[in-house]
Amino acid sequence: MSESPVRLVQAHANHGAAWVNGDLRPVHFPRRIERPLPGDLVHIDDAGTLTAVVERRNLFGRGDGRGRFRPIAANLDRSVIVIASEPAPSRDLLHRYLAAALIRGIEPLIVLNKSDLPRPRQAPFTELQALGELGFEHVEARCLPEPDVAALQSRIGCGITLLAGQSGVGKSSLLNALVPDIEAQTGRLSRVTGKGTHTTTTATAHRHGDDAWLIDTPGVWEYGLWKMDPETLQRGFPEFSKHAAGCRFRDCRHRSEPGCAVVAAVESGALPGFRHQAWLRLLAEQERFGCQGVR
Ligand SMILES: Nc1nc2c(ncn2[C@@H]2O[C@H](COP(=O)(O)OP(=O)(O)OP(=O)(O)O)[C@@H](O)[C@H]2O)c(=O)[nH]1
Ligand SMILES: [Mg+2]
Ligand SMILES: [Zn+2]
Repeated sequence: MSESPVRLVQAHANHGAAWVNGDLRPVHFPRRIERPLPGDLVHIDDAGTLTAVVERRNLFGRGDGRGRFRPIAANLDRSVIVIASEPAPSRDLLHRYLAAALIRGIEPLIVLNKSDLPRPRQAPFTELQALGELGFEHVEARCLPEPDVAALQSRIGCGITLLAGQSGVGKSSLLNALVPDIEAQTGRLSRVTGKGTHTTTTATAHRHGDDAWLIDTPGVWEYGLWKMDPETLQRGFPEFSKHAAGCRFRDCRHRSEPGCAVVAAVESGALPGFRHQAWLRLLAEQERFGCQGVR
């Protein structure tokens, strides 16, 4: 076993790449060890075979269409949720990404990319201020006509940052603007793994200065949550909790139960209605997973 663990940057079915003493090395995954993920700390032997995965701090992923959890990356400090006016996000995309990060113990940061384009007068763009008041911060960025990523750069100087968001919002463009030696890194990685460099097809961790990592992910059209119980889902709506303590029923789902303090807070204007609407839709979606049964 190698003396100190090394950071895994990319994982395919039975092989990947790790950052070893300032260079990228191929890693073989034997079948007896559960496949590691980008962001994992791993031990490898002299032949480059994985021997152990260090226990993870957290694990980020997405639900497949049937509500099963599909892991994407491990040991994240923050999830940068990239949205843009083009392609415009679907109704609950931002709420799902925020919930997923919070549920998994990862700090979310919303990035409004393509700030060179006019900001649409529709949700979620019109909700960003109210989200900020709830503690969900956002920063603006752009990659064209010339990059302006200073606000984002100042937030990601240490730890492991995941770039999440719909296909085409500009995650890889942001990565290119943020990491000065990105071309050298992707070129070396492609030689190590034998995979092409031009489209984002797999989650990949890139070294960002001395002390930080940026994980680019392949975009999705729709980001889905996985099957979970309502208590877990409510961790994705932390602004509800101080009100929920006052609900008449301890297992109140904040729908139409009598004595619901969350609904009362929405009616009095203490909680924004759009968050409650999103909660109701995500709760209904969970019940559909339940009916189908996750096979
Ligand atoms: N106008 C404008 N276009 C941008 C900006 N950033 C990126 N783009 C364009 O958006 C398109 C998609 O950019 P990518 O960086 O490939 O998007 P991505 O999120 O990595 O996409 P996937 O890898 O498919 O998930 C490209 O044509 C970029 O040139 C921006 O700030 N403004
Ligand atoms: Mg990309
Ligand atoms: Zn309630």
